[in-house]
Amino acid sequence: MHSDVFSLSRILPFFFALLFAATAAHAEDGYDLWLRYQPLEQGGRDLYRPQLRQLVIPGSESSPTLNAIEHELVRGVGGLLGHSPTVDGRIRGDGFVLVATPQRSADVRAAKLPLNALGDEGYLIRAITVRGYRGTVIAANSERGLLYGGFHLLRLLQTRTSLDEVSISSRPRLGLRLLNHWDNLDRSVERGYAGQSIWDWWNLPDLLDPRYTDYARANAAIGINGTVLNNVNASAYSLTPRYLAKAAALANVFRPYGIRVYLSARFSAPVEIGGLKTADPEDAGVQRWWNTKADEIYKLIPDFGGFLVKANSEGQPGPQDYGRSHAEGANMLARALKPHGGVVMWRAFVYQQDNPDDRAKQAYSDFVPLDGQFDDNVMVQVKNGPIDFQPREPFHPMFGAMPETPLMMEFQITKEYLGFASHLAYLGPMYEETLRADTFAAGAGSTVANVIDGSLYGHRLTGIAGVANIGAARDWTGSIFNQANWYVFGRMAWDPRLGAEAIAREWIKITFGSDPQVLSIGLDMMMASRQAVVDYMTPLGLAHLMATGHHYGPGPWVSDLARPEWNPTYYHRANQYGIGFDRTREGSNAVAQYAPRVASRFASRREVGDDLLLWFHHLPWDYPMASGRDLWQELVYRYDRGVATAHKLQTQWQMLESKIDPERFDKTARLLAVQVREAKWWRDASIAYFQSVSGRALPEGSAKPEHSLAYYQQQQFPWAPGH
Ligand code: GCW
Repeated sequence: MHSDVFSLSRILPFFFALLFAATAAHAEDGYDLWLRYQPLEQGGRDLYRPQLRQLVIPGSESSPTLNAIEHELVRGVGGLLGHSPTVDGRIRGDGFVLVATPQRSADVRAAKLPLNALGDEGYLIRAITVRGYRGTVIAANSERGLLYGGFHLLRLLQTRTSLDEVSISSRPRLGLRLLNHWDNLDRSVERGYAGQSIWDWWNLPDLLDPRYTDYARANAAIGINGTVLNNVNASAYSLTPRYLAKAAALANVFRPYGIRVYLSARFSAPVEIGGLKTADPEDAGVQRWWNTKADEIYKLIPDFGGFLVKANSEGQPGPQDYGRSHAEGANMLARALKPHGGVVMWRAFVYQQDNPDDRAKQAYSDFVPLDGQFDDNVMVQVKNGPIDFQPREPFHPMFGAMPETPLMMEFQITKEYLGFASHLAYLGPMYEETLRADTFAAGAGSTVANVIDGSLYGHRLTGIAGVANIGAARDWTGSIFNQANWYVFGRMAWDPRLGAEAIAREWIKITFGSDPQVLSIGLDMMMASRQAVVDYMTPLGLAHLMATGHHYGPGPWVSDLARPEWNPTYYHRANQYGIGFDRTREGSNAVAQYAPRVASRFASRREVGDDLLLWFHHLPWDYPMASGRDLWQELVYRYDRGVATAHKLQTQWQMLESKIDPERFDKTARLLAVQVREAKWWRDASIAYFQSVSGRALPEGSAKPEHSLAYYQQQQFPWAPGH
């Protein structure tokens, strides 16, 4: 018999080797986001080990939040250093980390730390000596502050920052730091490109996917403190008892992580699920219905955050259906939530079918006259860009123009208009560009960041929202680099003055480790990526040239849609003489919605800058550009430049092959190939079209589009995701 050949002792090692290979293959599939906690290199471990011997978190047995912090630190430090700290009730020697509020720890009280200015979410991290022992303290006024401090400590390790003499104090500049999920109850996600919704509505509240906890951890790690669970194109069913119980189950999972649940409310819910004849905000029965609904919600979710509302926008119901204003509609809901401490986030994304005015002007025209009429628990949520989340838009003119009303920023993290999940486009530079834009509303330095953080006009309620790019995909966001957009949103929500580049550095180190080549090439790729997308999709201030409905790919020729402002031709206005949207006084005069300093810059062809040129100006094809090229040549040049950068991203990534684990390397490489192909498609189709309009020859050295214009126009994508 040869049985000894197959005896257990012989095959066991193979079995384990196989098992290891199988787990190793999935070890880095992106699921862990910025909570990877992979072992640091030896030097890093040696550095931190003596400093992280012991964890002291008084009260962690009884508090879910402290317990979560303890788990995270044990797991994080254990993973990064290869050995877990001991967990102790009191400090026993050098190398402790004490995590406590003054209420919980006499040592923190004795240290007389400057906690006053930290508010209820801030924290400090300091090197400290307690009874002769040296260690680190994370202190805060609240457990949520400790949570953020704990994650910050892990970030210090992940980015190899020294703890010697550490002295950090941090508090968020914005109060509400929210994700907006455009997730539907059937698990589809509007503008979602990373699979189905992570909310398994059907099986909630009975089944609690462990993903919900990981979602909360990932968000808490970057300071997100709220989430709107359902699409702004809302179903009234979200407010029925059955679905409220599901939302409550999620709220229970998120609560220890400082994350509150909010819901999008459908304005006509009293009719649709309440059996009323009207949803008129001035109707006493309607008001009563919402008051009762709010009571019901707060019974289930005592810390419910409030409602997000899309009203009288793109076919959604709203107060204007009853001749009432946005303020009257918002205030009715606000009064229902007020006794419970909830807020209303009322979206300003409106434009009317019957309004012939420039779409870029309509939100301002509707909302600015209402300044001063909103209740004090209403915030108006304004999109990034007066049109709609385009690859580049000027900042929205409402910022700075409504001193009496707290305005929230709404960024889109999911890349509806920037290549879906497949293209690499790091959005940090786009967010930074907007947040740092100076509105000049109250003199120089009135940046958008200062408007939304409340400092400019002294608002107490402040906030920012990001339309999530999260789905059930194993890597959450459809690509590794898309994770950086969720990450940078959270970090900038905490502090809108942080720079995109610094955050990218941090993210690369956490995501790929500390190799200097990975850092420098990765950084280069990320920082070039958004401009590349602008160049190959909508260069020189053009906007909304995407194909109809699904917005996948180019459609600059589209001109036959029911509403004028749905047509790309409405936005670029190209003809045989020139291109661009005249928003100066001679045109739509959208410039007049900005403060005079900004208005005169935008109105000047010379001062506005190439990046926004055609947003504000209609110019002849032979208009002389600063580069020495004429406008037509510059347009083609930008398209070519975008494609060239897409190619470069691909070659740069290839250089990192030996430094990145195979699964993440390979997926990224494949997506970069998609990007190259689609960048070229965008460029070729756009040039074929604009050439047909301008009648101009291609500049020397610029390749002829691969196919005829008709070919590009015939492309159809009935099953494009997210639509
Ligand atoms: O950008 C547009 C999207 C719609 C979206 C709308 C909005 C949720 O194409 O899908 O609807 O904006 O922000 O309300």
